[in-house]
Amino acid sequence: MAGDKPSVELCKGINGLDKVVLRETRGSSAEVYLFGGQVTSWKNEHGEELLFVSSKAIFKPPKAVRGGIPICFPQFSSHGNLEQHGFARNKFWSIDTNPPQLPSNNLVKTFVDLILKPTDDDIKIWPHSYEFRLRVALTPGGDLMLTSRIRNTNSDGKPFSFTFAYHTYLLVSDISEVRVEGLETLDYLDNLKERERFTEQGDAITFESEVDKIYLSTPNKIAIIDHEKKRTFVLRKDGLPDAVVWNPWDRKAKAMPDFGDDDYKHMLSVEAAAIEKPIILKPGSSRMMSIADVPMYRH
Ligand code: TA6
Repeated sequence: MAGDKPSVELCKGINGLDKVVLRETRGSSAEVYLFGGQVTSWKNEHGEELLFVSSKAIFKPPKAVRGGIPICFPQFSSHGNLEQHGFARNKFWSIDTNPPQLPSNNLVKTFVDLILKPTDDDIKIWPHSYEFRLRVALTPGGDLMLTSRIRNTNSDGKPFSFTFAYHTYLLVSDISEVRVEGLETLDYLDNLKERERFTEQGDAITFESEVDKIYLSTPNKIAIIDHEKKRTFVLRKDGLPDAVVWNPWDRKAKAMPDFGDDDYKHMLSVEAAAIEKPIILKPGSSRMMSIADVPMYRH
């Protein structure tokens, strides 16, 4: 696992799809497919996988890969003429040969910059021009960082609005042994009850049935504690006020063809998002949204 120097390698992944593999010197690694701009693996320095990818994931465009970190843009579970979570995860991204000067932490040397721009056909579906730049980075300590910068490049003076989520699927040992801290007492919209608004109870969130909640105006730090693994994921976010917590449980798991019947036991989606208040961009303006996933271990 440990290599002599950081590396960034473009290679072929499942079904010959292009992917970029990031490797850090102490042994941590990550993989991101150009299809969907989707991270599908993040391993710590011991080579342990930290993200969930379904045992029945279909790596066949345009179907989004079930797992990793799908990018939900320009919408999150709205209902209109787009796929429920938008189209960014169904498109082929490119390596960005002219990346912007993102506020870079000069300790971070292992990263890849991707870009997504609409084709003429895309514009027929969503009538806006944009540049979506995504940086996927690994820190020397193995933290995973995703930074999105979305710019409105409309030449017709039209603003556009969008909702957004990093739909992160975390790998957990046993969902019934997991708890989430940082969302207590917050308001949430319950997707299982027509998005009715409720207030979360006062202690950590635990799981014994299907959960699909959009927490509103959340703190920029959320902890996901995997008791059995003695591992805590600390999700740090910036520019994303909301957070979705989702586990399909057994019935919904069986209803998804690209999801194993028992997969729900080993995953939890905790998604940094902007949903309640869509982001509005005027032409020429841009918005940056980032997450850092930090694995912490208790010995
Ligand atoms: O993030 C939770 C959610 O919106 C759920 O309601 C469920 O639909 C999940 O996303 C998966 O959506 P997908 O379109 O990837 O099957």
